Amino acid sequence: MSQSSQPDPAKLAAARAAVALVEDGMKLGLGTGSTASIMVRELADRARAENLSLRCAATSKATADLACDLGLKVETLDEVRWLDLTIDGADEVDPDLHLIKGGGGAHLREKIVAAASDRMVVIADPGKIVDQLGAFPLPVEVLQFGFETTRTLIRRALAALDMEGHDVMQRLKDSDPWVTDEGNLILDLHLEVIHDPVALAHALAAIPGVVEHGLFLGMCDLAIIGKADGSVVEL
Ligand code: ABF
Repeated sequence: MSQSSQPDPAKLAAARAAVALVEDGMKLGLGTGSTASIMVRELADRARAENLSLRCAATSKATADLACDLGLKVETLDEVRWLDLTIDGADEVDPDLHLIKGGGGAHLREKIVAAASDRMVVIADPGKIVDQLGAFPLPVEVLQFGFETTRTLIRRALAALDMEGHDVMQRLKDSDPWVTDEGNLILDLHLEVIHDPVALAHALAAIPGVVEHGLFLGMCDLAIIGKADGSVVEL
């Protein structure tokens, strides 16, 4: 592999540590993003080398395609029904293992898959660790119907939480609206810091046009943080 295609060593270390948790016969949730993609490759290599019998559900079409191409058995979440372990990335991880996810636009399916799992393990590089959530813009998946109304309602909810005045930006892809696997749109909330993620999560969830937000509270059981020297720290 050329130097440029070598995986990030910190992400690779985290991915390998998570793959080491996988046992023969497990039903797995496979996350989305660059770290999760490295994990899928490592998992496929291990499954082949050890002839593991695994059933997988993916959190995005991209992950499903990658896993299939690498020889993993990928089924729908309804076919697998319940998962032993989900391994996924994150955009921010705080000391309570609260997460911001959704930078890859897949947080709706990621949250459903994580909720259908006995255990959720996050894999990340050290740059994802924060004292307080919010520096990463909070993704919110929104229906196309009444999009601007929903944006207004989100702004009102932020104002009610003394969080007014921040940008609520529609996510674009190549200057077109970003459309999720479910056909919805995404608003990114540039909040800088989120002092009360629980209150914000409840407020966003109460808005009718909001499909799902990227705050994962109380869902992460273990965070594996890879380091450039190949070691990992578990939180
Ligand atoms: C995905 O992983 C997303 O929820 C999150 O945005 C992304 C992080 O991407 P990367 O691993 O490439 O930093 O689960």
